[in-house]
Order: sequence, then structure tokens, then C-alpha cells
Amino acid sequence: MSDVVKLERHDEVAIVTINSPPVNALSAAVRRGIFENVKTAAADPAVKAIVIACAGRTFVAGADITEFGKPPQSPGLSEVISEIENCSKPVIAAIHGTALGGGLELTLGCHFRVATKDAKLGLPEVKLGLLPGAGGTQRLPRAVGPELGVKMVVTGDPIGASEALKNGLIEEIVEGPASGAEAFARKVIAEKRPLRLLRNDDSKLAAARADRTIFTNAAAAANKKNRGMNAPLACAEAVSWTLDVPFDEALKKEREMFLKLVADDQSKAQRYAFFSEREAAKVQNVPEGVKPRSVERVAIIGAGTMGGGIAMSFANAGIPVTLIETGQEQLTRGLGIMQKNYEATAARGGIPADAPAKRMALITGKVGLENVKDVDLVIEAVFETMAIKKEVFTALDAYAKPGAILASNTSYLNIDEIAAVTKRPQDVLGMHFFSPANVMKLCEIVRADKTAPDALVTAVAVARKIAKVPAVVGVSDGFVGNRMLAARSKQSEKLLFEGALPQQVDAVVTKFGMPMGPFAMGDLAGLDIGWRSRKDRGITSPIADALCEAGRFGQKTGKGYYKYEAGSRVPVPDPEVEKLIDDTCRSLGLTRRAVSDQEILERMMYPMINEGARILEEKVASRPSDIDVIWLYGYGWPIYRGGPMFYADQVGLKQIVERLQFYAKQTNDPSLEPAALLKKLADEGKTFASLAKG
Ligand code: 3H9
Repeated sequence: MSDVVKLERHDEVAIVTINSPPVNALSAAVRRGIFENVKTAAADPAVKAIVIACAGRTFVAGADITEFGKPPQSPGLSEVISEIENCSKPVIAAIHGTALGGGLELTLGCHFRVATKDAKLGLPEVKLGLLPGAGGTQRLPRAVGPELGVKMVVTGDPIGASEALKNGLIEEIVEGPASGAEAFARKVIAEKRPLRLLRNDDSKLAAARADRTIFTNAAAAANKKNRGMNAPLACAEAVSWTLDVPFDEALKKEREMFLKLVADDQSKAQRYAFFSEREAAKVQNVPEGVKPRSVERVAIIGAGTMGGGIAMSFANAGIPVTLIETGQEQLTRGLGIMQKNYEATAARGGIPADAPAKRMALITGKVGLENVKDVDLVIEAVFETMAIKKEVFTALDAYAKPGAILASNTSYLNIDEIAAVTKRPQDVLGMHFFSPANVMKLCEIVRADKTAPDALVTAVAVARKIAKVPAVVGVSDGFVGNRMLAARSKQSEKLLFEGALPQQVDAVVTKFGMPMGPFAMGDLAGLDIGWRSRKDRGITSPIADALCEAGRFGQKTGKGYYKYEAGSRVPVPDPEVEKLIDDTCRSLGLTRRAVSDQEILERMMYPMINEGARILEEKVASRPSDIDVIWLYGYGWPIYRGGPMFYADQVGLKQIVERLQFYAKQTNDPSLEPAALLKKLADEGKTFASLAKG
């Protein structure tokens, strides 16, 4: 008998307990254990009902993702579920924590389900580029109705216990999962309740038969939200089979679709992203056992866009935060913007109606840096110049208590230099949030030369607590993300001089799956910022400068690389810009040529990958997967392409090296020469992934 699943008997109720930390995933051993123990209990004449429960922090979180792509081992999950469903004695699932994916499918094979009040139930397979592969697409809609069923399968978002109760997914909300389920089992035995087999229950399907638009609507919504992804459409289609495909045949079709998706590059990329995100939270090169410091009080310096967004991230996680400004006027303005932002989200239905007031109540505005004196963590988000940062950190050093962590939200400045103005460089680091900070999930945690290991792991822990995805990086101009972005920007600008138009470049980048191309992004951010900075540094960029000289600062002036209708954010190609580019090139004596989409794609992606390789060489990032996490969560890199370094491995490093060498020569640009690490890996026929394996 297996160690990970135990069987005990309390009189006439058998309890099958799964104990396979951390999340009771359905490994081969767990599946075998459930199968055998249910069989044994079913055969025991003293047993009248069977409870399936889990030890530890959660019910089953799904199939064991690490087994995907390996040879299948018997029994399969569907076999286990059939064994349960066909059991002549009532089987009750006792859910706590999360019942996800194969975990929820397991419960759908049970005849009854009970859950604790904070439990969450869902089929998140779509987020891994999959569809539920053990009957979930057929049994869940029969339990909750096709409308909610298709929504849950296509979005992958779980529902809470009370919604599950309301929609017939669970029978009862209980206190302790196993004891509650046991009491429920005794009721079932006493009342001789008939077994509820979802496979035979078509009672909720009738309405959808009359109106199939729920499936087409779900598919259309999925298509809009997940451009380029295969799984959401497959999910919508599979749920629609509940209406007209016999149950066993639908299970067969579901299985075939699952196997097709699991072998697809998109799902491989999404599974890689899942593990990379968790890997990124494990800080490297710190002594074993180093513990985070306690962080109870947090202050944010600066109530501008970034500071406000960071404060909102804390409030969203239910954590009180002090927002500090130098003047009352700036503070009032900042708080007002946050309030409006929350209200707009509530009006759209994004958060409950009472959330704006509750969240704003967690944010206390204060004037004066001396207000940091009791806090454990300060995050500075003031104007992005070194002189101002140094001034602020000198003051923070004077006011903050010993042991408080002083973090800067700078997006490119040298943290070593900032730390040097304090008497506590060991407590100084970067926490670089991405705009809009209340939405974007990434936080680059910048480890400076003298940052203490416990300060570093504290910042990582805090970022996770506020639902951010942390990735530790080293000091470098633009750290990881913006440094790679700069390599791309250089090429996008050059492409205009060579013959491409902004709309052509942007179209290639968005077709690849990025949310925006570089020129639309420039218009959104405001072109005047770069213009001013170029002027300060005495450098020019003839096309971008000419646009700004013509008053085209981007969306805020209704014109930039594109034009914008009043009140619209949709970029419209502008013949005036085409002329401006032509005129500028002519005045510089440049002849423009036709640039192919393939060249644009390669010149947008490969220089970034090349910069990523340099970043690894310099140990500014310690793992290729950390770079991928940064692009996935900070820049909207399409999850089904895994991240730039994962994508590079898919393309093949040899090919990338060859193309970089070609473009370096064609455009006379030494920055495009392949980085030593990239070249070495390509020469050895290796991948970036091979670096992680050591
Ligand atoms: C599926 O079920 C397919 C079926 O339809 C069909 C089959 C035929 N497998 O996230 P955490 C690890 S597809 C293996 O930090 P939390 C995770 O890597 C699956 N490992 O904890 C980490 O390991 P480490 C559908 C898994 O408390 C550790 O557990 N299910 C799995 O923040 C802790 O994870 C899903 O997609 C797994 N399924 O969040 C659910 N899940 O410590 C995926 C986790 O070495 N899981 N690990 O870094 C989750 O969403 C979250 O892990 C969960 C806990 C909410 C459960």
C-alpha cells in the first residue's frame, strides 16, 4: 500500500486521506493510493460510505505537472475517477484549501462534495495551455450549469465555497473538512440518499440547448483576451460537447484534445512559466536558512503615479501603508487620483462596490520624511534623478529606525551609489515596480553590492505578500528588463531610418503576441520624456526629435508616431509621420529600402536575447528563467511563448547567432555581434535551459 494515501475506518465510514506535500498533486503514487484504497473500502462490508480528504494545507491542486510529457503510468486519473464514480457506496469529497484541475475532477467523480468556507474550486488547466483532461469539461457543466461551467473552464478562474454551494457544486459548507465530510456521510447513510452521478445528470443542460450562444460568446471573449492562444478555444469547444456528444464519447474526445495540447509548444511554454515564476522566488547565493526580517509597517515615499500604484498594491493585499509626500498639495492630489482609480475599477465591476473605501482606509497620507521613523520598510518612488534620490536617502537614513529596509523604485539608477550616501548600505536595495504598479505583477528586486542577505529575502517575501512576482537582479543600467528593452528600442529606431514605418514594426511585434509595439508604447509613455533626457545628455535622435519639435508628444497631445482621435487611445497611422520620416532621411542622405516583416521580427527579438545573454554573463540575472519571468510579468511577453530566453531556445541559438552576425554586418552595428555566452552555447549545440541544469 502506498505511503502517500492512507485508509482508516471510523465505524461505517472509511476515510481515505491523501498526504503528499506540498499540494497533494496527483502523482502516480497518489493515483495508485486512491485507487487501491477506494477499492479496498468498497469491498469492506463494514463500510457504508467513503470520504476522500487531504492532509496539509490544501486539497489536491491538480495533476502532477512535472509528470507531463513523461510516459504515462497506470492507473490514469480517469481510471481512478471511474472507480470512484462506479462505487456502489457513497463517496464524499472533503475539500479545503484549493481543489484545482485534476483535484476538482477527482471530486466531480465523487457522489457528493463538501468544502470549508475559505475553499476555492476551479479548473485552471487553461492557464497551462491545456483543457481539463479527466472529465472536467463534461462533469463540471452538469454540476453548475453550462454557463458558469464554460466560464470556469475557459477562464480557469476558481470560485469560492459559497458560490460553489449556490450553484450546486458542493452540498454543504463544513467546519473541519474530514470531520464535516464524515458527519455528512453519516447523514447520507441514515437518509439512504441516492448517489448523485454527474455523468448521468443532464438536468441543467436544457437551457443551453435552446441557446448555444454561451459557447460562442465564451469563445469570442477568450479569443479577445488571449489572442493567439489555442487552449481557451479548445476549452469552449469541449464544454459545448455536453449538449450533443454522448458522455463516454465526449470523454474520449476530451482526452484526445488534452494529449494534443499537452504536446503543443504553447502548453510547454506555459508550464515552463509556471515553474519559472516559482523558481524566481527562490533567492540564490544567500546563506542557507537566512530568514526574512519582520515587516509590519511600510511607508512609500512619493504620491506620484508610481508611489500611488505601489501603495495601492499594499492596500489591495489588505496591508496598511503610509504614503509620504513633501507637501500637502501633492499628497492630496495623489490620494485623489488613487480614490478615482479605485472608483473607476469598482464601476467596471472589477472590485466590489465597498472596496474603494476599505482600501483607501488602509492608506494613511503624511507630510514629511520624518514620518518613516517607525516603519520596517520604506519604498522610495520620487523623481528619477540621482541627486534627488541621494537627498531622500540621506534623510531616510537619518530618520528610519535601525534595521529598517530602505528600497528604491528606481528603474535604472545605480543602487550602490544610492546606498553609499547612507550609513546602512546593507539595508539598501531596489524594488523596481512596473507601471501601472497596482496592476503589473513584476517586481525586480535589485541586490546591491552590500545588500544583506536577510534584507534581500525580506524584499522578496514582501513582494510575494502583495501578490507580485519577484525576480532578483543585480545593479546594471536598466537592470534586466529595461536594459533589454533599450537593445530593442535601438533597433526599432534604426528600422525607421532604413525603410520601415512605425505601424509596420508595431504590427510585427503585436502579431508576435506582445500587447503593444515599441512606437505605440512610446506614444503612450510620452515622447517628450526621452527628448528632454536626450537634450540633457547632448544626444540626438533625428526622427524622434523632429516629432517632438512638431509638438507630437504622443497620446497626450493627440499625435506622436500615430495620430489619435479625440478621447481615443487607438493609434491611427498618419501620412504626416510618413512624410516626416522621409524628409528626415532625405536630409540625412539616407536611402530607404523595403524591410521585410521577418527582418523586423528578428531585429526586435534577437538583440534582446543577445542582451539577455550579456546579462547572464555579467551575473546581473542568475538564471535564464528569471529573465523570462521579468518579460512575462513586466512587459506582457505572451505567456505561450515562455519568455525571450525560452523563445531563443525554441528558435535555436545557432540560428540566432547567424542572424545577429548578418545584421551586425548589414547595418554596421557592432552592438549586434553575438555575446560570448550566446556564441559559446550555440557552438556547443546547447540551449539557455542547459545553464539551469548546470
Ligand atoms: C491538471 O490537473 C490536468 C488534469 O485536468 C488532467 C490530467 C489527466 N504539480 O504555487 P506554490 C508545486 S493540470 C506539481 O508556491 P501556493 C509548486 O511548483 C494542473 N507541482 O504554492 C511549488 O513547488 P516548489 C492543474 C505543483 O500556496 C509548490 O507546489 N492545477 C503543482 O502559492 C508550492 O506551490 C493547477 O494548475 C502541480 N499541480 O499556491 C494548479 N502545483 O515548492 C497549480 C503546485 O518546489 N498550482 N506545485 O517551488 C497552483 O495554482 C498553486 O500551486 C496553488 C498553491 C494555488 C495550489
